Amino acid sequence: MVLTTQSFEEQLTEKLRSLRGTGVEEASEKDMYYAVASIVQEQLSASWQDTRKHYDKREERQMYYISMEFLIGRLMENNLQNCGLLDTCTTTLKKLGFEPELVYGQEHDAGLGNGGLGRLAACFLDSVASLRYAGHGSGIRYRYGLFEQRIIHGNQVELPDYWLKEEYPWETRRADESLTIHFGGQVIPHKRSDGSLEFSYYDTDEVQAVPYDVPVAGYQNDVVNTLRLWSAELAPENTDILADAEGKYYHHLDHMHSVEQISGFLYPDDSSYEGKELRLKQQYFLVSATIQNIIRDHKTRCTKSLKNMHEKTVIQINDTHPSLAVPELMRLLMDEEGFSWDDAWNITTKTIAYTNHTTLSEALEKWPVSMMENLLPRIFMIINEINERFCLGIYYDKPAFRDLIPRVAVIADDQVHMARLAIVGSFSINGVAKLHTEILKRSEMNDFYRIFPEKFNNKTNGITHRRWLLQVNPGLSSLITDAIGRGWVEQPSKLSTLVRYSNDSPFLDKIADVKKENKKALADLIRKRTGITVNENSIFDVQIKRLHEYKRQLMNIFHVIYLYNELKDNPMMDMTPRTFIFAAKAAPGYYMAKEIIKLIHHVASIVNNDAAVGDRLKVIFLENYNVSLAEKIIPAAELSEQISTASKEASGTGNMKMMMNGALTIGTMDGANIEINDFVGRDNIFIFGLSSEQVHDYYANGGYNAKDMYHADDRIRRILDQLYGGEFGSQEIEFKDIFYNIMYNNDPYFVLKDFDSYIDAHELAESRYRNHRQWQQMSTINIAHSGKFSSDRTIHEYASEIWRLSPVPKA
Ligand code: 26V
Repeated sequence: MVLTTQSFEEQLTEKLRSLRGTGVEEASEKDMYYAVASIVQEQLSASWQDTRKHYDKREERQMYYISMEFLIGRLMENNLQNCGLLDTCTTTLKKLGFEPELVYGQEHDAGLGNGGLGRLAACFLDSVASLRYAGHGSGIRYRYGLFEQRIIHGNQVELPDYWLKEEYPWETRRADESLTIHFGGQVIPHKRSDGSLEFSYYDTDEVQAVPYDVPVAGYQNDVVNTLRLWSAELAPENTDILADAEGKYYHHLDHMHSVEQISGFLYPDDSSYEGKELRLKQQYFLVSATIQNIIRDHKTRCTKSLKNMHEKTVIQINDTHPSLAVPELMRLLMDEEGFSWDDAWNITTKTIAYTNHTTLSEALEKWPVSMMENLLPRIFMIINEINERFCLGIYYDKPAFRDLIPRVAVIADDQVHMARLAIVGSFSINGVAKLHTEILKRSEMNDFYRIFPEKFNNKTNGITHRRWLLQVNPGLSSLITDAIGRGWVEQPSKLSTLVRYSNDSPFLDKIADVKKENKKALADLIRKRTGITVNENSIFDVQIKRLHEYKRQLMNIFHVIYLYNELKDNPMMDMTPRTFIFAAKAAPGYYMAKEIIKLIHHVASIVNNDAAVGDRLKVIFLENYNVSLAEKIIPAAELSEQISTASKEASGTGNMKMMMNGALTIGTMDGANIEINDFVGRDNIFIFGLSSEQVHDYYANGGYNAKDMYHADDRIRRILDQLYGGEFGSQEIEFKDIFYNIMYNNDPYFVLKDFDSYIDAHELAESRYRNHRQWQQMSTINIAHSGKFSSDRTIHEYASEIWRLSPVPKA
């Protein structure tokens, strides 16, 4: 149903009255927010039901994306846009005297993810629905999302993110579809009459998984898929044993609390893996609920028998976090559905596909055998058998690979290796950018690649251009549409026709005007949040991402110190003013990352307050980086810092978002930067630094000495000395651990090694910026090629090469 502005206004008035007990005149922005959300949710509900029925009727093959993280951010504008109501709503709100941005801004970000991996899952859901694929997300409804970051005296402080404090209007609780998850207890085998084994469980702890459904609307196509988020509750049968004795009652409350903890909070450390039992509980909780749900769905949608499950279902697991899907599907098929091992294995390994998102060894998940055995005894038995059969299979059927067995065994050194489990149990393993996949094949997972070469493939990441261009940058979007028509919205590859405009002066001027407007808006936000006025004509140089040593925010701040030193030595130096914008959360326990945040603030306090520098150099750190903040920074970015140590950043997706908004990349040949470079060409990107081969070679064979760099390069020595005892240190604050890490730990991320070429790249960027026309040309070429990084392209590839899905025809 299409709503006119008039009927929209009528509905708003009615919603305000019925839901909030107020009229337009007295309504607050919050009232308005809930009234609008309710209209939108109603619009979506009808299509949601229709979509479900349509899939059921066609017995559609479905994809389930299991992920511990979905970093969806706010949904209001997205949902308005996708159901074609954004303009109507914005106009109506303005007419009624409301600032639309303030109304939409009432929504608390759903921060159910750490960073790249979680945001990717959210972009994927948008593309799946928009391209009419039958695919759904399954995740955890954490009561606390990623912590809120505050900076106090330059230090990061974490506050809990209680995002459900106020009602979340997009979710629907479906208690009727709850499922039971079992933990712990004993497993007892019994012999069936045919001699096969049956297993029963005793003394298990039972937890209810209660689903909350969030609609995932496709772009103006009436498709509404589902993101199902599971919440942990005490099973009802356990709640009515209201005990007589007081002690029992308290015990009961304690128990309830520990059960609810399972969906209590999102683990905020995406940099190093810790074998915490609660995290393992979360993983099994998610996986068991999802797989039980899939089986129930299959039985209602298709046949009662699960024999053809792999024809009707495909499961994509987002990193190894949900890799217990392999033994859980085996368990359900064998223990609940009566399949033999071989039949169950055949179905499982034709159903599950696995995406790898990192090669950093610190992040590889391994669980102690004893923990797994106690918490999930039956699952552990199955993993054991998977391991034995796999190793025996190699020994007898692939004798050439016998030597590999100790390195590929799923259980080794008293630990369960989750990546190995995921590889053995799935039919597809993909990396997230060309280089990343090559590294998996050639080194990290080479043993497995030799055994199963056919399983490995690449799917370069993407981002949804509907949120990251159409929604966040209306100015640029209408400029593009005026030039090339609206086709790019449905087919982002059409953006490439913009290349024609890279010599069109009036167009280039308009590109510059839009950027100027967006920079002005960001400058306002910076002033509001930090009190600092930045020069709106300066280069907006942006690095926004999780804080991690390999991402090298340290190298960026060293460059700032270098420029500051230059300015101090030569106050009349001719330089284009720069505003360095940082935003980053550090994992709460990541000491070095927190030191780097402190250093950025310390440098900012000196540089920003030096009258001799004026507005030629400003350092801004925006606290609490999240999806909503990214939406405000990205349209205003001019230089996009993608400066990871080559080979370490699997893909990066912020690089794509900024390119799509006309920023130029300064970056290493790492992750998807390589593919950005391939498309835009060397002249339209600033590449510097060691290659991944060189990095690999230094790690393998040595030959790099950070101290030599310190002694040989005056600029570097000066900066390092300033950290420790010099201008950027003081009585109270010194950065000696950063200094030591570089000097005595031999600069593990090659900050010093890449520094010289980084400065050169910046100088080249500055000289290009001085030629305004040339910069706008380069910017236009970047936008034109960004269509390749739409997640629509990525999802088409997953659908045709892994999921074997076709778009569902309209009803
Ligand atoms: C790891 C861990 C370790 C245990 C505790 C919680 C936790 C949470 C997340 C992670 C995953 C880190 C992997 C990750 O986020 N990789 C990023 O994936 C992006 C999407 O593919 C990619 O663009 C980034 O380059 C990659 O770093």
